Amino acid sequence: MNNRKLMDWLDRMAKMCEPERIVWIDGSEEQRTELEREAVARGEVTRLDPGKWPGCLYHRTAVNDVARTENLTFICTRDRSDAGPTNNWMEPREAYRRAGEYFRGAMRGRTMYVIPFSMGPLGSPYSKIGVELTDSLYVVLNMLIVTRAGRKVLDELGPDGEFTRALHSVAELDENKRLILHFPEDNTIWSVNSGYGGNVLLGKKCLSLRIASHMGKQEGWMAEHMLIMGIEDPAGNVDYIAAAFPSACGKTNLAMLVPPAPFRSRGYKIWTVGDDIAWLRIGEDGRLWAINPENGFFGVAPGTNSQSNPNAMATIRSNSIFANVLLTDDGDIWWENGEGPPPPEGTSWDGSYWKPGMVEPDGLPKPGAHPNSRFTAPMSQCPIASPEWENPRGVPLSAIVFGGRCSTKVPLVYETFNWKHGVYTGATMFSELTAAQFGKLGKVRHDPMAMLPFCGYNMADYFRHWLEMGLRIKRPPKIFHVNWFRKDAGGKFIWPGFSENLRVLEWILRRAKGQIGAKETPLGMVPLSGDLNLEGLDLSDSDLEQLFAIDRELWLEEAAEHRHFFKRFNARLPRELLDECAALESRLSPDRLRPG
Ligand code: OXD
Ligand code: MN
Repeated sequence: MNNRKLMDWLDRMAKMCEPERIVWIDGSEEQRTELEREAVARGEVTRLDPGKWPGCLYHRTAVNDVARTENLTFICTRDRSDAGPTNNWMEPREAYRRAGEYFRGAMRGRTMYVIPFSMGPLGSPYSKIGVELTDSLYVVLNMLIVTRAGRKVLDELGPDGEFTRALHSVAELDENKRLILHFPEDNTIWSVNSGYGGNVLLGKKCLSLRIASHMGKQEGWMAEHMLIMGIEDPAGNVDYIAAAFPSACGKTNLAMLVPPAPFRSRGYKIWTVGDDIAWLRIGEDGRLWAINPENGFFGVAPGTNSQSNPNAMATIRSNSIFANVLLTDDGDIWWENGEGPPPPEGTSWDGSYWKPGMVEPDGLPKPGAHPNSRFTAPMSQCPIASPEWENPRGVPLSAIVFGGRCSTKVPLVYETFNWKHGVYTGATMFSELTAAQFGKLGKVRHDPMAMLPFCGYNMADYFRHWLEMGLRIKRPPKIFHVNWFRKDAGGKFIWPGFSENLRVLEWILRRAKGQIGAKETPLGMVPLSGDLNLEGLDLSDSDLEQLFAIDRELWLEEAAEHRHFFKRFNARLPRELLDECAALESRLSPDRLRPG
């Protein structure tokens, strides 16, 4: 290896962590097989029944380490205000010093694996290279799925290439010493005392969102928490959309959607480009182009079954890694709302004995799989992987879709009036937390562009970056907002969701291409009667009315809430967003006297 910067850094990190040996990950199948064998021998992973789950592995993380820890995740910029009010901040020298104490000698008696990886297709001008040093084989085996990793990345890096320096150690897995640190100004990530994917697969959230969003701001592009999908119409035209939803709103399901019967029979097809992250750039044609920097999925298992997502089920059949699902003695796995009835008994996510019907001390059912249990699976195994998913140029976007989980006031779909209004709509996104995730049912959290936990710099500057990109994109995609989760008075979801969401996407694309009209409301443009294809759906007129109802009083309260949220950003907030808020208020209440 002749990259001096890499060798110097590796040398310094090895001196600090004191591993017994250093192993370079070359990306070969022989090495992967050997490391897998070693991980099994060490008990780090378990092989699943090769008949049922060929090539699949099982892993259990520590009981206190089963989700991203936002409270222990820091953006370490020299100036606190560059991290902004929505991020935890630590002064870089202090951060290196504190984590340095935990890293010191942390790899004694262990191996340090060196994983060169590329986010984005190898050799694409839009890709970014990172090198992760880790003492976890679980991390190595996962990174070999979710990124393109190995020797070919080093060839691409060359002697002078820049790369993200990503250091990870499970150390003691002590949650009191857990830190997930990002140094955007140094292109560096340090993660210590965790083994949970979102905290330790450093190419994913840490590099591809937090560090990359900062790079994008400097370099004139955007890193977004978005799925990318192609929608092929009966004439064979494929249009692409990117969609941002907060965690637990069904991004993976939407990205792998199966068209509902009337669409299928007409020849509609869906092509998955990505389910979680999109890097967006302005193409020479003046359109916005998207690449998926990842090479695989890291999806939530519970709720995934052949009804909700048959394509995901097909993707994870083989060569996948499962974490914190229920494991049976004969090497089978199961999760809540998965495939078929639960097994008669097994070992639950926390390592304890489990059988159906057990209850927790609080009287709630004891889950076999953790609600955030995960699968890691290669993108190439997705039966509807887009032929374009590795195109180094990416795919051109016709629409950007924002969404959240709202049981009360947000219409099924609306189109924003223009880019600026679209940015406002993204910046004021919110979602109800789900019981499974956070235990506080119905609580609402602001999550601008679904990037709240992932924006690597001051979100006020991020909003400005969005506005500025809009000025530079000659043929911008239209921006829409959707909500699949509106409930009726009885608490039942009104919209059937899942496959049927294609009906909404079809309307979005027809609008994006200027093929149909729409009706203006204070929030944006909504479908004219008859334009949303509802063929074969059991929806009454009153259901439809409820799906699109806009309660002006509730929305005036919501606009006041937007102002309240924006206050956190002080003078750094782009003025345009406050103007949009005022415009919304006056559309909601046209006769209200507004101060100059
Ligand atoms: C994820 C998340 O894991 O958004 O994708 O939390
Ligand atoms: Mn995500």
